[in-house]
Amino acid sequence: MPIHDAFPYPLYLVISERDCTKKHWLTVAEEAILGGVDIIQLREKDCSRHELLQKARELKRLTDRYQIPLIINDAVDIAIEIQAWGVHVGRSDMPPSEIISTYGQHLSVGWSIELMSQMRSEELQHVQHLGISPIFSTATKKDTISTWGITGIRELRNLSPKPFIAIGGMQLANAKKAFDAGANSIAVVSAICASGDPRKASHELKELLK
Ligand code: TZP
Ligand code: MG
Repeated sequence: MPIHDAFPYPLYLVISERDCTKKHWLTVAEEAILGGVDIIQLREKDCSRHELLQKARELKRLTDRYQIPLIINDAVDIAIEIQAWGVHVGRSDMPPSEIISTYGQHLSVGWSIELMSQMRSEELQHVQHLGISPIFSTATKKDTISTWGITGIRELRNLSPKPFIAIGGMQLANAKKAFDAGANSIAVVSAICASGDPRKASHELKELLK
């Protein structure tokens, strides 16, 4: 899974134990992979470092088995320690330039775009993919600033050729619209994690993106 400018991962699962309300989170991850998820991000917000490291190791074993890239949210040191494929950070995390200067080019770096001003930031050049966040308001993440909507994806598309990951309220009813507006990847939490049948939920989304 080389780190390059393309992003051949149309269906992106963002997982946390808390959001997996019907099944064990590792079962959700495995069923989602079997259903067609292309890439997984571990996003645990209320975990000790020790717990996060353990979870990251468990998920890494699974993603390695299926040769799926694994991204760690926020914790750059843990991403390095477990040899994750990538890391995803936002405006309040370690800046992408610092990730590169501290750890070199070992990680694919994703950056959440919440403000238009970020598109003019020097940081953008150090980033491999952009999380367009959020597209719609969502109960999964309540501390968002504003929403981009489908039109926002189109506007941002004119400003950068980098891979876009659309996140926030993405589900069967709107994923294709986000894709057609210029997103390269659709990231979901609840559409898969809160499903009683993560494999089927993933399969249906993946079919839509073909
Ligand atoms: N970042 C922006 S919105 C969001 C994250 C992690 C949560 C998306 O959750 P859902 O359930 O897919 O709307
Ligand atoms: Mg963050």
